[in-house]
Amino acid sequence: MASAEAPWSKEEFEQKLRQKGAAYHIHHPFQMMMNEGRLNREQIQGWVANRFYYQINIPRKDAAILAQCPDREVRRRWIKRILDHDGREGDEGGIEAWLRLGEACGLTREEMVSLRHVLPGVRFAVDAYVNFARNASWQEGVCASLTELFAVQIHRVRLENWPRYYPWIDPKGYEYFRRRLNEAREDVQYGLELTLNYFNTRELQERALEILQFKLDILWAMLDAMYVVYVDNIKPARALLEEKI
Ligand code: AHQ
Repeated sequence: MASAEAPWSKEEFEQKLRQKGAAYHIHHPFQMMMNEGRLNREQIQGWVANRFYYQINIPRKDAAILAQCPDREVRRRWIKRILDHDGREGDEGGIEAWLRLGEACGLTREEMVSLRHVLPGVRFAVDAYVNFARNASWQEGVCASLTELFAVQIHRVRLENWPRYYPWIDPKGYEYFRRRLNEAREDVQYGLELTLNYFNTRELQERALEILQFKLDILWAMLDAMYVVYVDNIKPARALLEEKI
């Protein structure tokens, strides 16, 4: 039995979680191109249409966490994440806001909802996230959401850069990014509190870092799939069949 090393203090553990931000997808070449104004209309539309699949799966991921959580206090706070996306009385919700982002970028609601633009690699990465939440403990599902420790910045730089670099996008579409500035900040504070409290042995803390890396890999893999198709112009396999038909 390996000697169990002493757990990190909560401050040290939080610091190690935050250090993972160096691998956040804000540093991915596709995201770098986006924030430097180097994406064209088709590449922006491709990103919005593919990320729609991520957005519509967030409530199902959070419902999977709720389904495994026996703690009413946690559930009554976590359920906000579902309503933030699906909407509630008087609030259209983030999924509706994402559809408006798509319309502002020249996509139709029908083509986004059809999911026909969703690339296989994006689908696999998103499905891996939902299936992780279904199979892992609710605390591990909570931990995976901590990439949002780094998300406020990524929404902020979009709000700063898109109007300047992409004047062809109707600014009404930016509501989604604005919503997330507060929602992500609130949500991740609670997720961090739960994580720092539950992952309280060195072994659990190392596991938490692995889970966070897994989710960072999911976000990175989504952009890899988009870069290959929308920047390197390598067509997805099914496009070859469509060409033959
Ligand atoms: O719009 C995003 C969102 O609603 C969520 C929920 C959260 C989770 O539960 O994993 N993660 C997340 C993220 C959103 N936007 C991403 C982006 O780049 O716009 C960032 C992403 C995240 O950091 O996990």
